[in-house]
Amino acid sequence: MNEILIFLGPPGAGKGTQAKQLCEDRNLVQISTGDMLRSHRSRGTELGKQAQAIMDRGELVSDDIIVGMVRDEITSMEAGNTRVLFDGFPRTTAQAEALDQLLVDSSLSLTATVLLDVEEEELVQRLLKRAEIEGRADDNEETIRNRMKVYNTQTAPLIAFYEEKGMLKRVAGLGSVEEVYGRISEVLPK
Ligand code: B4P
Repeated sequence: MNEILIFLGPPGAGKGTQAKQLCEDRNLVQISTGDMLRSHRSRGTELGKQAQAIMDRGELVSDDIIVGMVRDEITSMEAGNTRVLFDGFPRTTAQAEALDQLLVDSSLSLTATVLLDVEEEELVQRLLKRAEIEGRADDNEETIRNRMKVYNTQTAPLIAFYEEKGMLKRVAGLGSVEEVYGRISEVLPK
């Protein structure tokens, strides 16, 4: 059976962390546009080279590139058994509208959008901690602050976008990884 979920939330809210477990438990394919871009970057592809400077500034890669990557993934999936968790996509209204169209074209419908709610200072602390462990180029304080600004201006309008469709499930993202996971499971269909 088809299932299409979206994880929405600011940088560091726990999208990537929660996505891994949820995909395992619900047999979903994780589509993380951030991971896809980082993979292009480490393989040194043309797209990766284009994305590198944008990501390092904490800005968003162009909608055309992102939507093209997602479309390729979706259209290559088995019809009737499309089980996907979008992690970090859509991030702009244009991406959300393109996703709507893509779902219509593929005779699919959205199951739910989960918003992970965490206040900004906690997010900055989490990402600075990750910087010590993983050393990601965009996890320095200046870029993190810019990523928050970009989220507030370009991505946060999607909260109202999905709320108006009756698709939004809000989950408090503060607490242990297990506690947050429990809250996510509660708002999703069994
Ligand atoms: P992403 O890879 O999506 O990065 P992110 O927003 O930082 O989220 P991430 O998933 O990594 O963090 P998580 O909350 O899991 O994007 C990176 C860049 O790619 C963007 O800035 C942009 O340039 C580009 N990009 C990606 N998608 C795009 C799109 N659609 N359009 C345009 N550009 C796009 O984890 C953060 C940390 O918190 C981890 O260290 C984790 O261990 C910790 N953590 C998680 N849960 C916790 C909890 N409950 N308590 C304490 N710590 C926790």
